[in-house]
Amino acid sequence: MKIENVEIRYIKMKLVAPFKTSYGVEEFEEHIIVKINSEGLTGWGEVPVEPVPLYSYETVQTAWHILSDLLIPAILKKDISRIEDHLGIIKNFRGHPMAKGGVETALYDLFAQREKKSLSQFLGGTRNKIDVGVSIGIQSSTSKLIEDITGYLNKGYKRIKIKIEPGNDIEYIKAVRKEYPGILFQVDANSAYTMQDLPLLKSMDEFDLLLIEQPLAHDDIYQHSLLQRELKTNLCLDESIHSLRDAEAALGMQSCRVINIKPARVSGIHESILIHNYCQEHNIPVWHGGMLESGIGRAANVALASLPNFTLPGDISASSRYYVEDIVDPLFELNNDGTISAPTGHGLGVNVINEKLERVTVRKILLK
Ligand code: OSB
Ligand code: MG
Repeated sequence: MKIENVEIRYIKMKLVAPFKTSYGVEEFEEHIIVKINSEGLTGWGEVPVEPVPLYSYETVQTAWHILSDLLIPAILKKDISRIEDHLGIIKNFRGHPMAKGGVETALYDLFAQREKKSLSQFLGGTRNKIDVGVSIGIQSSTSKLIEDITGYLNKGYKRIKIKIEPGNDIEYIKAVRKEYPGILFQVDANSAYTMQDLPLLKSMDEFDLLLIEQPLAHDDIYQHSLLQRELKTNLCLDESIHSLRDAEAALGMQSCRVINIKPARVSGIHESILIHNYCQEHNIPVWHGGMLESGIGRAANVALASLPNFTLPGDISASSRYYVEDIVDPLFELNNDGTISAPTGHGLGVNVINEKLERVTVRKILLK
C-alpha cells in the first residue's frame, strides 16, 4: 500500500483520577497519535509515551523527533504491503519501541481494513471478548483502596492489580486479602525494590498473589532469576522485556513464570506476537498490559489480547475508568461478565471523533 501522507498529533488527555505508581503521579496522559493515509484508507496508531522518562527512556519529545525526522520519512511514498516491508525499512534503527509501535499499529490497521477484517481476525484472534482487570494506583489509605476495589468488583472486573512501593506494600496487600480473600489479585512494583528487600518480598508469599510484577530493576533479568527461586509467588516481567530475545533470556534463566505483553514496549504488534507464541510453546501464560491508552491504542490492545495464550485478565479497562472524555466511538465498556468485546468493524473497528481529537491536540504536523 502506497503511504501517501502521515499526520502526527501530540495529545493531552485528563485522567478521571490521578494515577500514582512507585515512580510518580500523573493527572494527564500525553501521547502521540499517528494517522497514515494510504489508497483511500486511514490507519491509526498511538504512542503511549510519557513526558518524562520514568517508565521508559522514551518521552513525548524523543518520540516526536524519531517519528517526524526518521520513522515517517522512511515510509513516505513507499509501497508497504506486508508488515515485513516495514520491519525491513526500520531494521537498523535501534531502540525507540514506542515510536515504532505507533507507526506499526497504524499499518496493521490499514492491512486489516484492506482485507476487510477486524484487527482481531487479521491477527488470528480466537475469542471475541477479553477477560479484563483493573490496575489501581497507590492510594492515600487502605480504606480508600478497599473502597475503590469494591467499586471495580461491583462493576464486574475479574482481577485487581495494585501498585506498590516500599512503605506502601504489605499493609495494603493484607487489607485487600482480609476484605476479599478469594479474588484474583496481583501487585506491580515498577522496579521499586532490590534484593535487599528479599525478606519483605518473601513475606508476600502468604497472600496468594497471582503474581508480583517487575519488583527489581527495569533493565534486569538476572537478579529476577535469583529472586524467583526464593519465592513461591510467580514473578512477572514488564519493563525488562523489549523483544523476543529478552523473553528467551527471561525464560532461559527462569526469571519469571508469567510475562506482561505491551506492544508499545516491544516495538509493536509483530514482536508481541513472537513473544506470545514463544511463551505459548513454553507453557508460560501471558497477559496484556496497558499504558493508559486512549481508545485508539485500546482498540489495538483488545485485538491483540484476543490471541489464545493471553490467558490471564489484562490491564484493559473500560474507557470511563481512564478518561473524562475519550476520542473514539463507540467507547470501550465492560460487559456484565467482566469482559471487553473486541471491535468487529474493519481494522481497529472504532471511529476517531475528529472534534474530540482536535480538543485534546496540543500540536500536529502533516508529513508528505
Ligand atoms: O507498569 O503496567 C504498568 C500504566 C502506565 C505505565 C506503566 C504501567 C501502567 C499500568 C496501567 O499499570 C495499566 C492500564 O493501562 O490500565
Ligand atoms: Mg507494570
